[in-house]
Amino acid sequence: MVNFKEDEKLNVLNHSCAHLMAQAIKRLYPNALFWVGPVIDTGFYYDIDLGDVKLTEDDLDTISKTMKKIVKEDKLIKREELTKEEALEMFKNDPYKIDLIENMDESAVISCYRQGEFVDLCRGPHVSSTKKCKYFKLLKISGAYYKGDSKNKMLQRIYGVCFETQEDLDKHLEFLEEQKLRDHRKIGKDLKIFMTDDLVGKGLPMWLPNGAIIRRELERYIVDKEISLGYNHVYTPSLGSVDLYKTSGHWDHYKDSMFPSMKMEDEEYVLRPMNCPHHMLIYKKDIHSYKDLPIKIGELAHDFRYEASGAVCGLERVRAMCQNDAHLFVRLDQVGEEFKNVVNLILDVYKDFNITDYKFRLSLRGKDKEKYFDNDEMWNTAEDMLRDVLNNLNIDYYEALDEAAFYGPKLDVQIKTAIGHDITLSTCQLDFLLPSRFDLSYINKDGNKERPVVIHRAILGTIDRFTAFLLEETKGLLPLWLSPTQVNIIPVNNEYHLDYCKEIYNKLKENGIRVNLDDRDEKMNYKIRESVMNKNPYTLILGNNEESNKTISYRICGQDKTLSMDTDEFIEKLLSDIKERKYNY
Ligand code: TSB
Ligand code: ZN
Repeated sequence: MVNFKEDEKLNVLNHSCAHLMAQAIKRLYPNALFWVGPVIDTGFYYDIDLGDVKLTEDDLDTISKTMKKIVKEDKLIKREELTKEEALEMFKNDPYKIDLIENMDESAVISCYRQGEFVDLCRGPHVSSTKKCKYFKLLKISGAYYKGDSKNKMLQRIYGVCFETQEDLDKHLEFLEEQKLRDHRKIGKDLKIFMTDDLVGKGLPMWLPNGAIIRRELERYIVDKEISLGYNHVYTPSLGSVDLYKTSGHWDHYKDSMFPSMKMEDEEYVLRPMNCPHHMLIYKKDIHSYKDLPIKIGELAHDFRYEASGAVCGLERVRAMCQNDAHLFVRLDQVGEEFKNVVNLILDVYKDFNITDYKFRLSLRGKDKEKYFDNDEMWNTAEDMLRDVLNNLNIDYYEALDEAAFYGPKLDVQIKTAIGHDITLSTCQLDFLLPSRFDLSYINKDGNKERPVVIHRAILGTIDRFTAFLLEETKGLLPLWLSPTQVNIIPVNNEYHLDYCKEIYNKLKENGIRVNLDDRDEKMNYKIRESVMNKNPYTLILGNNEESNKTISYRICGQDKTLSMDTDEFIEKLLSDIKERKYNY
C-alpha cells in the first residue's frame, strides 16, 4: 500500500489538498476554525472546530463540490514569511493558530500559504496551484479531541486522499474497498465468530460457538507447543488486591489503564491488567537453585484494561482479553539464550501461520517520569542488554522511544491491520524491576542468594488480537484445523441422496471432523454459494455417482474445480492435514 507520508510527491500533494479542503470548508462555514492538518501514512486529515455544526457523511459531498470549484478557479498557492509578532497579529482572531504560534521560537521565521481568499499557517512546501489537487476523495469524518486529550474539546476530523491521476485514485479506492472486506469485524460478524452488544459494554466482545472453536484450537496449539518447550502452566485469579499492584508498581505507573478498584469491608481489589504479579508470587513460593533456572510459568490468562472507548476495535483491541502469557525466571547469564529461544518460538509459530509481513520493534523508555519506573541505571542496563541480544540474534529491527513497558524494554512484533492500524502481535520483554519489587531470589553456586531476571513474553499476544489478525490475513478462510466447520455436505437432491449424505456425515463425525449436513429445502446451487460465502473449506456434493461408486466429490473454498475421491482416502487426507496443522489448501 502506498505510504503518503513517505512518498515525497504525494506528501506535498496531500498536504496541499488538506489546505484546499480547509478553504472549501471556510467558504461553506465562515466561522470554521482549524487546528492541524497533517499528512499521515494513509492520506491527510484536518481537525476542525465548527462550533455547534455537526458534519455528516453527506456534507462531505458538498465540501468536495466546493473543493472542485476551487480546483477549477486554479488559485495560485503562494508562500509568505512572517516574524512571530506579525504572525500573532495576522491570526489574532484564531485561538488555535495563536496556540501554535505561541509555541514557536521567538526567532523562528514563520511561513503561511495563501490561495485566493484563504490563508493558512504552514511550514510547506505546497504545490503551485489548486489545479494540481484535482484527483482527491474525502473518505470519512470522526471526532478528535483537541491535542488528543480527552479533557479537551472534541473537534471534527475529516480524512481524505489525493493523487496525481484519476487512475491512481481509482486504484487506491478499489484497494480501500477490498481492505474493508478484510476488516475482521465484518468477517467476524458474517461468519458468526463474535458479537458485541452495548448492553454488555464497549470493548467486550462475546465469542460465539464458531469463535469458541477457533479459540479452543489456538489455545491447544500454543499450550502444547509450550509444554514441549518446558513451560509449566498455571491458573491464577483475574482479581488481585490493590496491594499486589502497589507492590509490583502497576499502581504507580499503569493505573490509568486499569479499571477502578472495588472496595469490600477493609479489602480492595482490582481486575488485573497483567499477570506478572501473580506469577512472581508463584515463583517466590519455593526456594530455587541456580540449577532449576530457567523456570517458565505460562498461563492463558484473562486480563482487563481500560482502553479508551474510541480505541477499542472488534477483537483487535478489547477491554477483556486472554493473554498467551508466560514469565521466564532466568539467571543473568541465561538472558541471551532464553531471549533467543523466545524469538525462535515466535518465528516457529509464524511459520505455522505463514506470517511474513511484520517488523521487529525495539521499544525503549520515553521521557515521561510517571510512565516508567525511575531508575536510570536499571534502564540503561536493560536497554543495552536487549540491544546486544538483538544484535547477536542478527534480526532486523527498528527502535522506538516511549513504547517500553513501565518495568523494562521490549521487543515487539508490529503488524499492519486491514484498516491500517499498527499493532503489536507478539512481545518479549526484559525486566529487572519486578524481581526486585517482589524480592525474588535463587541460590547460586556458592550458596548465596541472587536475583533472577524476568522475561515476559506473549507469542500469540492475546487470543483475541491473534484471531482478529488471522481473520484479516485469511479473509475468513482459515486453515482446515482452525475452521469451525471443516466439511459441509450438500445433497444433489434431498429426496434421493439424503441417506448417503448421512452415512458420510456419520463417518466424518466419528473421525472427529467438524462436519455439517445441509439438509434444508433449498436448491443445491444456492447451498453451494452459501457454503462458499461461509468459508467452509470443503464442500461435499453427493448424488447418484458418488453413492454408486462409494466416493465423495468435493470443492475447496475459493477453487473452481470439483474433485472426486474414495471416502476413506478423503478422510485420511483431512485427518493428516488437521494433525499437521497444514496452513494452505
Ligand atoms: C507479556 N506483562 C506482559 C506479559 O507478560 C504484558 O502484559 N505485555 S503487554 O502489555 O505487551 O501485553 C501483551 C500482548 O497483549 C500485547 O503484545 C498485545 O499483543 C496484546 N494486547 C495488549 N493490549 C490488548 C488489548 N487491549 N486487546 C487485545 N490485545 C491486547
Ligand atoms: Zn508480564
